[in-house]
Amino acid sequence: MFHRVRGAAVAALAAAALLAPTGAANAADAAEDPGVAAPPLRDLAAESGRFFGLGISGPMLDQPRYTAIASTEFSSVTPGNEMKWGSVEPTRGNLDWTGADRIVDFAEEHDQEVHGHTLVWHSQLPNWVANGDFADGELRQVMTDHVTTQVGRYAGRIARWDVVNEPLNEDGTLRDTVFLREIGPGYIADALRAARAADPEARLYINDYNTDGVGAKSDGMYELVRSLLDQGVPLDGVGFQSHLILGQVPSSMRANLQRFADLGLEVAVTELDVRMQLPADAAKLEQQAADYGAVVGACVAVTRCTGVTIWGFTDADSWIPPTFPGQGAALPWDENYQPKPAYHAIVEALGGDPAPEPEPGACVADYRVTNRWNAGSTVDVRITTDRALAGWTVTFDLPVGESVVSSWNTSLTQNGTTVTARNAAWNGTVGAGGTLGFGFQTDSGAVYGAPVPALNGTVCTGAANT
Ligand code: 9MR
Repeated sequence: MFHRVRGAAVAALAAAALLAPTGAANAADAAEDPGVAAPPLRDLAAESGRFFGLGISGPMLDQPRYTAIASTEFSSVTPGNEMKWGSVEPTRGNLDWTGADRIVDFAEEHDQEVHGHTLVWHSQLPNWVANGDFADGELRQVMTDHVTTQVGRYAGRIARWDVVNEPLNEDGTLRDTVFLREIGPGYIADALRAARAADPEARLYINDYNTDGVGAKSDGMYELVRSLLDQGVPLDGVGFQSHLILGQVPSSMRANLQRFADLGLEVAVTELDVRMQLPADAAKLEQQAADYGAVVGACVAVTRCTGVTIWGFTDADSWIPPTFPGQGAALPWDENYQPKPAYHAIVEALGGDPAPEPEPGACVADYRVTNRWNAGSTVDVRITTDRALAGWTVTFDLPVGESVVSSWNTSLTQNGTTVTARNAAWNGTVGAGGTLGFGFQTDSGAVYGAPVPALNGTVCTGAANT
């Protein structure tokens, strides 16, 4: 997966930038050298001062092939569940920060921002809040204490907070929640003020879905945030979740983001996915690529759009299939962690080259059968790379009937005849001119011509030896 960056497009985006880059320093150098592997999505987004984010899944942090991508492609992470009230205070007064801390630590280890999600939401509330029997005024105190405690705990470590999540009905009126009933419409301002006091540096957002295009619900959001600003309530941004259906990106999305930006607010796409009826096919995947390109393009076209977060990256880990039976394939990487057309569309929308040319000679592969017996063989693969790697994926084909039964120094999968070997947690970093290596055992002793592996999508030259 090496991509060349279009220097002119990148320069144009950089010229449009208002915001400071989020990190990832060397993208500009890479852009000037057409022979250098293109940066990951986080670096492409940083060219215009934006983040490219991941709705990250705590339980997946134990899986090296998940973390290999989660740590390298994204400059921001949003905890999918771990910061919700029901997760951090399941029973009153018993705080559990284990899941949230793990994600914040992961982000800091990989030079990523954290988008805090979420403080005040009607869903995934602990039972003691959702069904509590509160005295007059008590829930207001409980809510502001919750905001103060959580924002204060992570003060200085959270870039943006979804302070209030999904406050609206589809017609744009305020949703009937325990907070609206017990506190009144002022709960939103109360929560924002408490958050600002607890961490003056964090950017404070209101976040909702079905507000992506111009319509009754986004009109309601527009009126809500305008009135908050009029009252001097601390609000910095509006999040547009963008849980979208194939082929249904609102044509007014860019204009909609722009009208909020024109209020002086930041805007961000916070939970993007594009679901389809299964099974996926080539035409659907192309439509999905166009949809992802349109959403990322809408953000890139709006100067105050700070970035895009996708709600998971692999179709192996998405909220869609369990929630919408028969639907799925909503993310830019497939279930085998391979980039889909949507990934390339994101690259292009961020100013990268979606159709990289193969660059033979960037790696030299030694595929060596080290042992062979009547019902098995062991193989060592060593690849010397011209370029420094921050994570690697090696692919090659085995003959029909040759199945891998175990592997070492890699996270390896086989799909039909295609083998995909990714780095393990400890061996993803390889210096320029360095060698990576891994091995596996098969269940066949058949003799076959050595395949020539590809490294990160580039076919190596072979120094093969079977
Ligand atoms: O991705 C989250 C999923 O794991 C949970 O089961 C679900 C429960 O509501 O919440 C998902 O994330 C939601 C997010 O917090 C707010 N916007 C809608 C998201 C999808 O439901």
